[in-house]
Amino acid sequence: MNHKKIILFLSASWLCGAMAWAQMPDLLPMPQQCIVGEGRYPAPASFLYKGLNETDSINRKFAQSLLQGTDKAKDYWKLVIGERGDRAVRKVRKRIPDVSEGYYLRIRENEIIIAGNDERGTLYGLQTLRQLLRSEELPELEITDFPDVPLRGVVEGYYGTPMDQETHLRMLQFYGAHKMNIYLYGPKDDPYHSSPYWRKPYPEEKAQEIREMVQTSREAGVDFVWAIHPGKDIRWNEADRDSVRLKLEAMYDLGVRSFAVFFDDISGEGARAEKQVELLNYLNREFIHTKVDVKPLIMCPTEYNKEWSDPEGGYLETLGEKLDADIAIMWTGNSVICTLQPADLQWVNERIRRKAFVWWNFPVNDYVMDHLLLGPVYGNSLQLAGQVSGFVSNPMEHAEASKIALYGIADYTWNMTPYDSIRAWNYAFQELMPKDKDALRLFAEHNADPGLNVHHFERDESVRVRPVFDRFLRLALENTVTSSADYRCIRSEFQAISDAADILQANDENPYLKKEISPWYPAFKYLGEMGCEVMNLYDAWRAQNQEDFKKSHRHLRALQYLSYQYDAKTNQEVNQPGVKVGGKVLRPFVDKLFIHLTEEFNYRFKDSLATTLNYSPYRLESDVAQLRNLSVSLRKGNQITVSPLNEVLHWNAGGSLTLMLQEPMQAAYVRFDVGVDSPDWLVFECQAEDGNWKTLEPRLVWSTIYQIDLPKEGKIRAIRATNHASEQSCYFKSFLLKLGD
Ligand code: LOG
Repeated sequence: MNHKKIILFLSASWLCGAMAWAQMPDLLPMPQQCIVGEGRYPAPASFLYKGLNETDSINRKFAQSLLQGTDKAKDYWKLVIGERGDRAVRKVRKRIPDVSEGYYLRIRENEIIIAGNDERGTLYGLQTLRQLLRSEELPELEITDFPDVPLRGVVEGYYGTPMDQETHLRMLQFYGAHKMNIYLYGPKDDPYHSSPYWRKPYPEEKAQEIREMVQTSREAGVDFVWAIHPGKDIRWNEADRDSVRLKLEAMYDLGVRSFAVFFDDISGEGARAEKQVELLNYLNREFIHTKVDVKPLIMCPTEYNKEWSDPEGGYLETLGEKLDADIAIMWTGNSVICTLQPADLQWVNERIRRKAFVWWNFPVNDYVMDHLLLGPVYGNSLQLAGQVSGFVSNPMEHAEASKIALYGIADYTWNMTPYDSIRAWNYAFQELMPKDKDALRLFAEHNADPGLNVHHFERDESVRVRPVFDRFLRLALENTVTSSADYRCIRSEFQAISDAADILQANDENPYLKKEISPWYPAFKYLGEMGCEVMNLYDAWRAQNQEDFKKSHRHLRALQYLSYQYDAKTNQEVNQPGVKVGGKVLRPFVDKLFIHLTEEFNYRFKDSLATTLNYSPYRLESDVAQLRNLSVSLRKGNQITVSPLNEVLHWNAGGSLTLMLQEPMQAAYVRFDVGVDSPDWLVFECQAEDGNWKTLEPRLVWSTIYQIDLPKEGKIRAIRATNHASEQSCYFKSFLLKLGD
């Protein structure tokens, strides 16, 4: 570059000022090094290619598609592509980073050179160019780029509806376009991935879908990993050993070239470390190593997080000692859902004697399906790159909405030290909904935290306005004067929420997003309206205007009722039914202010306006650690359901679970499924209106589902299930109380 160079970004340098940022092309992931010169050129309309015949067919096809649809102009640019060692890129060979998947990209007037360290590197260089070509102008620049984490991407490993085929293909392209290079296919609810049919080959229609996914992955530069989950009912004999190998062979025949074996969320025989190791080493030797074109095997252990690893049991140590060194071991962190720090990885890496492959359980929402997890990707250390062999995200079943997080994952895993969660988050809104990105951002800002959950996982929510809301509420509850600036901010936030709900509902830029998350928009609208009305209530209280106060109170009660009704009939076919929004800051703000003002009003004017909230009249109590934080919701208007657990449940001796009703009700039966035959250690009781407890007998309905019929006469206050034997390992698949008779 002849011109004076402006160094905009050198990996760990934060010295560049705001002015320099403005000139930095907006790329995601952020390149390791990008030097921008002063030249600015109108983007080319056609290319004269050089080096095409030396690179592979995927890169050739992609390079040729870059300017598709533009007119042929008189002025063309030269586009030179190739890999280290190719003649076409010889003159820049010293600049190619010597890192797998790295590339060098140079733009000068009329000439672009992309030189990959390998073919995937060239493809990534082309992806960067594709992003640059979206602006009218190309800057003079030089990019030297490579990934920090060797394997980056997504594990579709959640419980719930697997993504459909069209979504799979679209997402695979998305992963590749953002330099994510691995996708593990392991949806828990694909019966041919897990029990009952993991031994069987896919039916032809599904097999065809896998072939298509493999093909799309290859073109996108993504390793398609097919995972098997045999541990629920595997027998450690030759027959089942062969069943696993033959299934992998069948998948190989469909085109799959990367494989994983998952042993998560199982108990009993399948969970034995020695046996798992034996099987995996066998597969490694007799299958993986016998093929020249198959990538190293990946496994997910049963003790996949620190909390669940038995310090006495030696499970992880056995893997560390005995599992072939080239088999990757997955790890979710100190618990199932958490963020990771260097010391956490050091802990596990020492035990497994290799760098853990991180399975990050975010933004997955299969344990809180009434919530959307749309916050930024933050909390993991920016110093993990050297300690992990891979880092993949487990998304929500809402694929398009998960992209809000996946942009962050792509950015973080590619170039970790300068990773800026908010930059990646904003980039997502711009990409997903360019015209209404502000409305989408507002929605995401207030829909980030999972709420009460068994994993004790929390996310920041409503961050931008939280200090204002907290301060205002504190003062209002103390009956102290609030600041008018805070007051205005809160009013305008609620108004903006109500407006954004309309804008999002009417938006037609992103039909995928609409299909996935539009059920939450009316709930957001109610929240905005409730917020505006509670501020009216506040005004009326301050003015001591009884008539206005009662009017607002009436409207608020109506909104509470409507939003409760909406919640109770929307998104009902899931484990945690309903649609919750703004649960961390905004909804509690509205509720607390409403209750406080109404109580004050009743006291002052000797009135008796209702202070209760029209929702969640059910409560769960438990001294079983894993059950204590489960949410309870009303499904289909007459089923009180306790959220199921995905993992194995350890029900301690004497431990009980009590479901309490706010007021006595008539109820027909309880149905539960703890995933085991005849759980006779579990004793069921119901509490009658007079407070007396009565023991009831369960009867088998089907498979492992049991029913307890409740007395036809009278109402009940609560039901209770207690383990009267020693600690039990089981599941907690369903637990519901049917109301009515
Ligand atoms: C499962 C996973 C599930 C996730 C979040 C792993 C390794 N396994 O508790 O399928 O999506 O947690 O609920 C898991 O995380 N079990």
